[in-house]
Amino acid sequence: MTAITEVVDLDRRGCIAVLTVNNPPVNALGAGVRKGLRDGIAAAAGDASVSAIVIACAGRTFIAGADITEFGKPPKEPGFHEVLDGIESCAKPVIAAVHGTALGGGLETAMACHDRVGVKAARFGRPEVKLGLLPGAGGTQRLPRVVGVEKALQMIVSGEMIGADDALAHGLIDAIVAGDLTAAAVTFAERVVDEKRPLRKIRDIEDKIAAARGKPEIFAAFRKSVARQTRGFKAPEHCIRAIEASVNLPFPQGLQRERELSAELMASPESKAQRYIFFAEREAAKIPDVPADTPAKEIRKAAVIGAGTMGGGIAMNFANAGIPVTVIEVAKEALDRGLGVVRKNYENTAAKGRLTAQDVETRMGLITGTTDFAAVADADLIIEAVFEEMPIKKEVFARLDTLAKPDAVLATNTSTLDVNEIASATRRPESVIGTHFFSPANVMRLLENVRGAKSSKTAIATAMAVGRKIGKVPVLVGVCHGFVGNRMLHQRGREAEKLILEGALPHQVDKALYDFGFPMGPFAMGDLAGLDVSWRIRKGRGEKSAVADRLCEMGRFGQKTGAGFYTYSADRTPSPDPEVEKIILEVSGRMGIKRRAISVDEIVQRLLYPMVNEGAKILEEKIAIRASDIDVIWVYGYGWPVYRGGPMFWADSIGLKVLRDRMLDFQREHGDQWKPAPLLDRLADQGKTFTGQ
Ligand code: 3H9
Repeated sequence: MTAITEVVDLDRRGCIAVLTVNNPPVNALGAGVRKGLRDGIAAAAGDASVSAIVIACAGRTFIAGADITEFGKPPKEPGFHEVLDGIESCAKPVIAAVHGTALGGGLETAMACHDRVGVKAARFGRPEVKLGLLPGAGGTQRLPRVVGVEKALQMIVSGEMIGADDALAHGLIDAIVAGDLTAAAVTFAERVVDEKRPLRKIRDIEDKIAAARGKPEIFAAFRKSVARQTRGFKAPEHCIRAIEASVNLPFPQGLQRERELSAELMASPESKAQRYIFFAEREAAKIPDVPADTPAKEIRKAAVIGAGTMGGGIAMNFANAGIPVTVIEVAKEALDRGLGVVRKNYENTAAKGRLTAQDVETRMGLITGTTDFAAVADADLIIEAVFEEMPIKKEVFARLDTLAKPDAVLATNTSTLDVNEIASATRRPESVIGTHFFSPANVMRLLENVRGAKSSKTAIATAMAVGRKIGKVPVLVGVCHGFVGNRMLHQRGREAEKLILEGALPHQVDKALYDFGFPMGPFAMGDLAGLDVSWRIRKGRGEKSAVADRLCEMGRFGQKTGAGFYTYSADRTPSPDPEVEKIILEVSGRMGIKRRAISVDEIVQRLLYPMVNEGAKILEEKIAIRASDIDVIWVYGYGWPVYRGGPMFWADSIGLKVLRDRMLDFQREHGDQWKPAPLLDRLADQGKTFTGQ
C-alpha cells in the first residue's frame, strides 16, 4: 500500500488499483483528499499493470462532500474541477464504491467515475442547497444527464437524500452489491475490464436532457411547486437556473454558467448564515462539563404523562423512532381522544403518501394508552406533559418519585415553570430535567433541554442523546422564566403590542416579520397557538395585555374559535378584522397615545432588537452556553429564517455598535426596557461580535 497523501492510499488487488480515502469523520473532500485523488488517479493511470481503478472510503461513509470549513477562505490547490476532470478523463475505468452517504462533492466524485456501485444502505444526495450553495463542481450539469431533469431538480433543490434502490432505478448507480464493498467493487471492475466496456462519461450522455430541451414549462411548473418552501432563500433559484443551463447549453458552457452562479452563492450572506447554522447545530451537542463519553441511559421504553396535544405529539416522536411508549391520562375519555388525534395525524400523513398503512399500524402499535399511573414503573424515561400549573406538576413528580424505576430519567415538558421547584417534589432531583418540546411536538425540530441545579450528567447526556435519536435538535439551557426561546419571544410580544397601540395594525406588524422571513408574525402566531394560553399565563403572573385580554374576554381565542386578532374563514384563511381595529384605536385613544405611521424598518427593529438584547442577558447569566445555541433555538423552534442565521448572528451582521446605538435612541423615546444589556454594550464598544463571525 502506498500513501499518496496523509488521507489517501493506493493499494492493489490484482490488476485493479484501489484508492482509499481515509479522512475521518466523514471523508470530507479537503485539499489533502483532492490532491490524493488527483495524484492517485495519475499514478494508477500511468502504471501499465493497472487495468481499472476503484475509489473507496474507509470509516463510516463515502465522501460526504466538500470540506465546509474551507469555504470563505482562500482556495487551496488542487481545485475540484481539476480533480474530477482527472477522474472522468482517465483512460482506464474508474469505479466508485459507495457506502454511508455520497453527498455534495462526494456524489460529484462518484459521478465523475465511469461506474458506481453501492451497498444497499448507501444514500445519495445534494445537500448544498441547505448550505445556501449549489452543486458547484459540475453537479448541476452531470446529475440531470444521469437521472433526468425532473429528478435532478427535486434532488438538488430539496437537498434530501435518496436510497440505493432509488439511485439504481434512476441510473445513478450501476449495481447494489452485498458483502465486502471493496471486494465487490473490484469484482465489478474486473468484469468491466473483461467485457471491454467503453468508458461511460456522464458529460457525454444526452438523451435525458434532450428530452427536456425546449420545454420551459418543466421549470415553470417546478418553480411553482417549490415557491412556498423556498421563499426568501437565494440558492434554490440559482440551482434551478444552473439545471436549466444543463439543458440549454453544451457541457463546457453549462459548467461555466454553474461556476458563475456558484460563485455568487458562495459569496452571499445567505450561504454564510446557513453554513454557520450547520456548525452551530453540531456545536450545540457539545456541553463543556458533560463530555461526549458521559454514559447516557439507554431508552428502551418511554412514558408520557398527559394525552393532550403536547403529550400525544411527544409520544409520536418515540413511536417514529421505534421506541415503545406508554401514554398515561387520568380519564379514559381524554386518553381515547388523545390517542385518536395521534392516529388521525398518522393517517393524514399516510394520505399524503408519506407513510404506508402498515407504518401507521406499526407506530400505533408502539403506543400504549392507560389510565393506570403505575404503568410508569418500567419506563427508562418519563416525560410529564400535563397542565402548565406548578401544583399539578409537583403532584405528578411526587407520584413519579414513588413509582418510577430508581434510575429512570424524569423529564418535564414545562415551557415556563421552574424546573428546580418541580424537581424538589421528588427525592431524586438529580434525575429530573426539562425537555421542552415545541408545538406541534411531532414536527418541530427543537428540543430545549433544561438543566436543573441538581440535574445529573447522566440525565443531561440522556436527554441530549434521546433528543437526537428521535430526530430533534437538542439544545441545553438553564432555568429561568421561559428558558431561552420563550423568554426572548416575550420581549418581541411586548413590543408587538406596543406597536399596534402606537399606530401599526396587526397585519402590518405580521407582514414585516413575514417579509423578513418568518413563517408568520406575532399576531398570526398568537392566533394559531390560542390567545387563551398566554391569557392564562398572564393572569397567573398578574400581568395584562390591553388588546389581547379584551379579545379573550370576547371569546376570541384565535384560529380555534374562528376569530382572534384576525377572523378566519372555514379553511382558516385569516383576514384583518375592522372590529379588532376599532378595539385597538379605542385602547390607543384611552391611553392617550397619538397614533402615527410606523415604517417597516422600525417594526423589524422594535420587534427583534429587544430579543437580541435579551439574548445578551441570557448569555451573561449563562442560561445558554453560547450565542450560537440561541441561534439554533430560534431557527429550529421559532421559524427564524435560517438564511439570516439566528438573532445573535443577525445582530453581528448588522454590527453591534449600530444595533446598540439604535437601542439607545429607543431608550430615550420609550424608556428603560430598551437599556442595552452590559454584554451588548461591552462588545459594541470593543468592536466585537456575539458569535465570533
Ligand atoms: C459541497 O460538497 C460543495 C460541492 O458541490 C463542491 C462545491 C465547489 N465538511 O453531522 P455529524 C463534521 S458542500 C466539514 O455530527 P452524522 C461535522 O461538523 C458539502 N466537516 O455526523 C461534525 O464535526 P464535529 C455538501 C463536516 O453522522 C462531524 O463531521 N455536504 C462535513 O450525524 C460529524 O458530523 C454536506 O452538506 C463537511 N462536509 O452525519 C454534508 N460534514 O464532530 C454535510 C460533517 O467536530 N454533512 N462534518 O462536530 C452531513 O450532512 C452529515 O455530517 C453526515 C453525517 C450525514 C455526513
